[in-house]
Amino acid sequence: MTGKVLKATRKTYNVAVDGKIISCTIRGKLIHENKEYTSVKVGDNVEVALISDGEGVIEKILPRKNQLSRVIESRAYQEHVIATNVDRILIILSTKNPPFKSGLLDRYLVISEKNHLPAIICINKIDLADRAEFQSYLEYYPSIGYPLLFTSAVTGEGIPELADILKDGVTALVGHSGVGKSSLIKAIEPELDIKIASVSERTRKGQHTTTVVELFPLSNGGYVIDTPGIRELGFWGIYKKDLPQYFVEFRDFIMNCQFSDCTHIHEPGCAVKQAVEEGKILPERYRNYINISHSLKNAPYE
Ligand SMILES: Nc1nc2c(ncn2[C@@H]2O[C@H](COP(=O)(O)OP(=O)(O)O)[C@@H](O)[C@H]2O)c(=O)[nH]1
Ligand SMILES: [Mg+2]
Ligand SMILES: [Zn+2]
Repeated sequence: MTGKVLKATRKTYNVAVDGKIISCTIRGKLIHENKEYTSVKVGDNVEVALISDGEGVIEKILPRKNQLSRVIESRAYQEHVIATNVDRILIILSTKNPPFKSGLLDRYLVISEKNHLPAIICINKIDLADRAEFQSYLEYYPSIGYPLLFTSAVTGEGIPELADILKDGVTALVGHSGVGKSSLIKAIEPELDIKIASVSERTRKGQHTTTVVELFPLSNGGYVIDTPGIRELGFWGIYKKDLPQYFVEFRDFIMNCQFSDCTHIHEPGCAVKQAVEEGKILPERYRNYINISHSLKNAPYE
């Protein structure tokens, strides 16, 4: 039988098989091949042999479509896979409490592009703000390919639209603590016993290896991942010179820069800077590009 791994604890895994949750261990051979217990990840599609009602053994990991990773700096920049087979990222920010920050939005978009994941922008707590103000600033994002949604877990605004987005495949929720991730899921799925990341989010900050990742099945058929670990995805494998390609709208201008190795920061004849001046690229986004660029390292082979 095949199933989907919802949760991984030290040596056991919760696997959804035909709508039932089976507690599984993994076949010794699999551990041996991968040299670690943690080779099976949340989101993996696996082959399971049932050993009793509600218990089984994972025999095989089916090929992964993709994986979301972060870097563990304390372990010499080793890659750590957080979840696999993710279909999209839902970037959640709030208008207030915590305040909206465009820099954060653009950082999350860079991470989405790096991971080849479609991103959807969700601005929550719209009940606390002047919608028109956010709308006029943010309408730029749909024009470069990112769907935009305004929600309120309090008034219910945008909740049906959000539910519709989440109904297919696996959606990873990203966004700082307090923006309303759990509240939004609860608004969609009142029945779900949601302690989504709430315990780990505050108390386990900093304890990178113990971060709990869990995939929650929704009754409409989709799955959501809400984990503090996603926030720490950081810029795994992203180097300074790669950054322009992750600002999708820059791609149209880059080939017209005077220098082929233009960083689009200080060079003369830069088509990106010109596009900013002509109002084709949002100035704030360009500023965020510069800030992010300064925070990145050069590639190790340069
Ligand atoms: N006014 C308002 N408050 C919200 C909204 N969504 C969540 N909150 C509140 O924001 C706080 C943090 O929400 P929570 O769902 O725990 O955020 P999480 O840390 O991202 O999971 C809670 O006090 C919620 O009641 C909203 O749309 N509007
Ligand atoms: Mg939460
Ligand atoms: Zn340039």
